[in-house]
Amino acid sequence: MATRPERAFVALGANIGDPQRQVEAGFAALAALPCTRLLLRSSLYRTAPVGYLNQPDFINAMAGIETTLAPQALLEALLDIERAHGRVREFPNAPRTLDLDIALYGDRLVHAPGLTIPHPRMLERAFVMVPLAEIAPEVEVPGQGRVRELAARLDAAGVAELRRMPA
Ligand code: PH2
Ligand code: MG
Ligand code: MG
Repeated sequence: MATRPERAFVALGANIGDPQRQVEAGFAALAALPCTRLLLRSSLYRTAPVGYLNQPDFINAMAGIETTLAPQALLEALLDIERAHGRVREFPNAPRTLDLDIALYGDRLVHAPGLTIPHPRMLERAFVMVPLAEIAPEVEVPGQGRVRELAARLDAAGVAELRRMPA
């Protein structure tokens, strides 16, 4: 049975090794996923760590994809990509080579073990909402409002867009 493609948003983050390269590799890996197209990619942002503070700055970004993978299958695929990029889970919020989190999946609400959509902490995290507002300001976070307005409420002082090198 053919499934209709759904629009989803995946947050990328890295803060050990070569974070910029790893986030770029994350975009490439999303583009190469089966049953998935990479439609939108935000700029890269240098962001101050949130939660566990004694760790290096992060590079964060946001991808907009279209996929026929179900949320759980998409999650498994993202965890595979993280592992392929050397992700080791030492403790919650520990430094990481690559973190790929499903922020939104269409207008769906998912509450499953290991997977909550919308991402449960996205609304309070400028490092998620600022890149999301760059590529999808009009998108609705189910039950919460539009990305542009939700992002505008946050203190984005710790989130700086990386300047692209002139060609
Ligand atoms: N991810 C976390 C915890 N803290 N801080 C920043 N700046 N960027 C992140 O991606 C991040 C974080 C847990 O996933
Ligand atoms: Mg994660
Ligand atoms: Mg995360």
